[in-house]
Amino acid sequence: MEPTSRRGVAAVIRLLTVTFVLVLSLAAPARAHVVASGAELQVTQTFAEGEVTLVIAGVSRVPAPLRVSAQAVAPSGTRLDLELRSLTDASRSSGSVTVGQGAAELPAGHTGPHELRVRAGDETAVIPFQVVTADVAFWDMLLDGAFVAVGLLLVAGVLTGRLSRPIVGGASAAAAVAVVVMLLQPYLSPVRAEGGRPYALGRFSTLPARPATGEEFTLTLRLADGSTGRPVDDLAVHHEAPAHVVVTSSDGGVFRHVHPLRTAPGVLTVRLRVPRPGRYFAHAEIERQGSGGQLLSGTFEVSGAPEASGALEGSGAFEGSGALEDPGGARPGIEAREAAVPRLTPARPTRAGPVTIEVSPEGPIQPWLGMPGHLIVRSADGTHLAHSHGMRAGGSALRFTLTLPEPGRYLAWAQYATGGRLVTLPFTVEVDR
Ligand SMILES: [Cu+2]
Repeated sequence: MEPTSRRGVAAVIRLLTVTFVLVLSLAAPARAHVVASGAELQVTQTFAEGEVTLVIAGVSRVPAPLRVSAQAVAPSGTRLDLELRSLTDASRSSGSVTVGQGAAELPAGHTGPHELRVRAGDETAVIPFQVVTADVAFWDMLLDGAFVAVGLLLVAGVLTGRLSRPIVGGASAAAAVAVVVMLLQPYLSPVRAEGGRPYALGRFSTLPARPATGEEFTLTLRLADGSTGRPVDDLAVHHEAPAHVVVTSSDGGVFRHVHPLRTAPGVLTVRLRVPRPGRYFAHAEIERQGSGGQLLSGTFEVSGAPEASGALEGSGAFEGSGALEDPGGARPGIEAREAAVPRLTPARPTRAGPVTIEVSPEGPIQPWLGMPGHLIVRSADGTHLAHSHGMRAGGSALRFTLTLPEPGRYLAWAQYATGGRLVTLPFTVEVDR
């Protein structure tokens, strides 16, 4: 080979390598909040009437009816009014669905950004999402195929120790396809995350500012971008909800695991009622699209006299959530259990190693939030909150594994669904040095 042409080949290799690395680093698509062919979007929201998982089925082409159904661990028969809005041309369609029964079909005229407004009683959640069809999936496939081709051809070139004309030509062609598709991507696909997002700042507040025992209040979480200060409206749906909020009284006697409604960009709200006065902790687990998870926390005070309700109240053990504290049945289907002692291995965990916690459910487990079981662990002072997912372990047992970083006493709640009820099992874990 002539020295000049060798230099030319070297330049091509450098260019291709840079292109390949660049393309790979940019290719981190977030598929959250997307309704695409063969995929469905599941969004869990806690209304005052109860918890509902909205299931929006994917479409393979438009125009087509978008099927929306509503599921619940304890189907309440609540009627939800639905309105589908296109943010591209403001077209609207509406319908209604009953929790646990059938589906609504809302005509969708085109792809792109949409909002589903869900009304239960006087509460309205607004769920933003993208309608994506097979056309876009084709461009994604082409892009992925082009990356793979560039990579394989480069590897072939390195392995054979020479860059034959077909390899250089093939890699150049594949790289050209990748670059063209990438440049066109914003026009082809409405959703493509650009990578990490700044930290979200979260502020909890209550309305009224000082809630009273036994009275309904609204807990609001406002999310602002840590860099621009603008509302954060790019939450990814993880474990079937854009946000998981845990509210506990400081002594752990009251526990709520809820999924607030997105009422406006960066605003999440949930209505609660608690039976005991005192200091409460609110912890929220969120995940911005294309970023990692984040835990936000806040506190609020509840005034008034303790409500006399439920057998567990006076038992000395701290209790789970739900029906026992809300005799009116604001959360149908949620049950608290007597404080039971699940099996811990080792029996006295240390902060150095993981602890395995095994729970024996009362019956066959129903899926809830995409997992067989959830375990929430809070440090006694409320500064640390961990969330772990249960796996089925031999027979019907549920097994959780986690490591607690500091010695001390932790309050824990294992949750699972069975027989149309959500069971909350409270217990404590002592961690040795
Ligand atoms: Cu959750």
